[in-house]
This record gives sequence, structure tokens and C-alpha cells, in this order.
Amino acid sequence: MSFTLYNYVLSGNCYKVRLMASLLKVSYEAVSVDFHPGKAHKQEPLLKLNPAGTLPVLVTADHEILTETQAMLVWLAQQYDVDNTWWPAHNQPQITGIMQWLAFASRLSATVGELRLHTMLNKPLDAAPTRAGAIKALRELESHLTEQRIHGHPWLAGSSPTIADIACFPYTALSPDANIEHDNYPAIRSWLHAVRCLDGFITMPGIFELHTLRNPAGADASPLSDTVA
Ligand SMILES: N[C@@H](CCC(=O)N[C@@H](CS)C(=O)NCC(=O)O)C(=O)O
Repeated sequence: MSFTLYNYVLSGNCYKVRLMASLLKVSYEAVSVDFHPGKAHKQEPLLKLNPAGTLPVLVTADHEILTETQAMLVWLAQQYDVDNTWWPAHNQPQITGIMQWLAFASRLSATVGELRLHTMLNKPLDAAPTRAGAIKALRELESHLTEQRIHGHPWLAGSSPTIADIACFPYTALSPDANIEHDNYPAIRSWLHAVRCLDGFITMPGIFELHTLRNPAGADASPLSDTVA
């Protein structure tokens, strides 16, 4: 096996890694962790792997341990993307843009993701400021994607999909779980649809499958069409 993923099926961060691996057509061993209600990520032996007590945790075949989701996406692309398009290391300006959105993905996780855990699993949280932070982040994303579309690009950083899109997709797509709907965000809805169109796309609970979204004629929308999720 290429790597081991300590995984929880309802975690948006774990899903980022599962989705990236699927897009790159990489197989791996998934170890299911009793995140809820068992809190196994807060106990040994998981705490030995990741003292921060968070999921996912990725262990490489060389026993290297990765505990930050965005770093896992970089590692996956460096290891398995033969075309170097998901993490185009040769293109410094694009890499800089990708780094911006990887950091932004952490904001989505800390706002939308935490609010979702509060809503779904009763995680204690000061919900009002977290919700305000989530909406602020989604507005920024909407603004950037609108700008991108004006330049003819459906993606976050450049003219083709990168790990930036995969990092930001899960918690944006899952925001209705935190009672934040997508109605006010047309550019986000089109981008979510474009990601769903990618070859190798997989879902998780809370994210609809593409075939249920296709129009009756069966025609797939282009990434820049106004067909929405
Ligand atoms: N900095 C970590 C954070 C990951 C994270 O917050 N994961 C959530 C699950 S999606 C978690 O384990 N939270 C721990 C908790 O809520 O107790 C990363 O980006 O990988």
C-alpha cells in the first residue's frame, strides 16, 4: 500500500484526502477511527501519531507521519501526479496562489467545519462569531470565483484544477450541514459543479452525486456554464 489514512467518514478534512487520492487514482489503506461518539482521536494510540488529537492522519510507506490536511494534499500531488498539474511546482506564481487558498481552506475548516460539528454532533462552540466567520469566508470565495469567471477560469488558482480546489471544496460544499445554504453564492455553485465533474470525483455523506444533478437530456454542463449544483 502507498499510505495509510486514519479516517472518519463524516470528516470533511479526511474527505479531502480521500477525494485527492481518488482523482489521482491512488489506492491506500483506510483505518476507520471512532471519532464520534468514541473520541478515539483524543486517545492512544492515535494521540501518539498526532498529539494535536485531530484527523486525518496520514502515514507514508516510509513511516513519515503527516497531520495537516493541506500538507497531505501537497504530498499526494508530489508523489502521484505524473503531469504536475495539481501542484505545478515549476510555476511559482501559480504555486503562490495555491498556497493562499490552502491557508484559506484552514479558515473554512475552522469556521464552516467547526460550525458543522456544532450543528451535527453538538460540539461546544460560540456559534455566532463562528457563523459570522464562515459567511465572511464564503463571501470572499464567491468574490474571487466571480473574478476568475470573468477571466474565463472556473478554478481557484489558474486555468486548471489544483489542490487549492480540492482543499476548499469539502467545507464549502458541506456548509448546508451548518445551516448555511448556497443560494446567495452563484459563482460558488458553478465551481462546486465543476469540481463534481472531475474524472475520479467521489462523494461523502452530505455531498450529492453528480448523476442526480444532470439535466434530463443527460448533457453534462461545461465548467463555465451556469448549470448549478
Ligand atoms: N489542522 C488540522 C485540523 C483538522 C481538523 O480540525 N480535523 C477535525 C475533524 S474534520 C478534528 O479532528 N477535530 C478534532 C476535534 O474536533 O476534536 C488539519 O488541517 O488537518
